[in-house]
Amino acid sequence: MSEKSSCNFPPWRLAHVTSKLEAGKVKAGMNEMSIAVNAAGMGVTQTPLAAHGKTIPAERLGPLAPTDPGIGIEAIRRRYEEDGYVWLSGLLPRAEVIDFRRWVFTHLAETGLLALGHDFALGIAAAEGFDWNLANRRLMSIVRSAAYEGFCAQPRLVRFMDAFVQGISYLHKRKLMRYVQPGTAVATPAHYDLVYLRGGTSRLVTAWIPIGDIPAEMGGVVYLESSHALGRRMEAEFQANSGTLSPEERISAYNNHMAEGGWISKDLPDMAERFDARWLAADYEAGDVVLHSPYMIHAATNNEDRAGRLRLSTDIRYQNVDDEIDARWSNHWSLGDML
Ligand SMILES: O=C(O)CCC(=O)C(=O)O
Repeated sequence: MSEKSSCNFPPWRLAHVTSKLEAGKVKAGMNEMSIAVNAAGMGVTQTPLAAHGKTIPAERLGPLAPTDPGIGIEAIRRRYEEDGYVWLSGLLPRAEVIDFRRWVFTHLAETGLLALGHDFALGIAAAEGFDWNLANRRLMSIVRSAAYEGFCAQPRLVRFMDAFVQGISYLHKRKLMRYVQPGTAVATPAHYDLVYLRGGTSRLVTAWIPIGDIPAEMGGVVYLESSHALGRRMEAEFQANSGTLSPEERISAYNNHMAEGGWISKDLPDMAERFDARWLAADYEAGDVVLHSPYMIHAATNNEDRAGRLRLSTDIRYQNVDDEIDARWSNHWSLGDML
């Protein structure tokens, strides 16, 4: 990540995105770079999505189904149970999410990560290298900041999560924020979240929140269709075979029964073939929130944004406060904390 960005984007493209933002009109879905799903929700991405050197073939890609938060909490919960995820479009105020994006990038700018001369809300990546160590330190400060706490604890989200978990929602203190440079091969491999949170209840729910628009070609989260059942089977298999592990190892993602890092695979096309499923992709917009089950298999693809924007998102985990809490997640995220 400390290497030079290999992404060269045409200046007209930058000017175009800048003027849309200034005009207050940036709205992915209306953006011509944002082409993952057609109006009928039946399309697939035109830009091939790739990760770890492998391109997902068109027949193994499908659209994530959006959900209108207005359908009501019971219907939302039903969709989540059925699909393993629910993509709530426009749950949060878009302008506030974009403001927060600007705040984050303002605090990362001194690392050389951002191109200067643009509104930081655009998040245009610098063409030159940046100070990776400093950026990591800044990121660790940002996830400890009052501003980020406030973003994650905004009343709209808290009230929604209380209703979703049917009680008082508990937000795990360990909260992750990720930025991904365009034109780099950084992408989260396929996994399900329970692997990292085996020390408490399995009634967990992850909220993946794009901080800014993340059209599919910008490498947002992709979900393996209907894989929450598969994740459950994989977890049952792991538990059945974990008798020889110590109690610490049994809840760790880094024991010798697991692949490196707790990942299932980095080969997304192969997984889709093996399980005869599609990877579901979406054009996410600032204001969206995706909730996914701890058994739902997901990954990310490369950020191929032609406008050279950084992908920025956070992923945070909730549960009902009365359920058992995995104490290992009671500290802020630290790089290398092995969770
Ligand atoms: O944002 C990403 O790249 C991965 C997010 C993730 O793994 C999660 O939300 O659980």
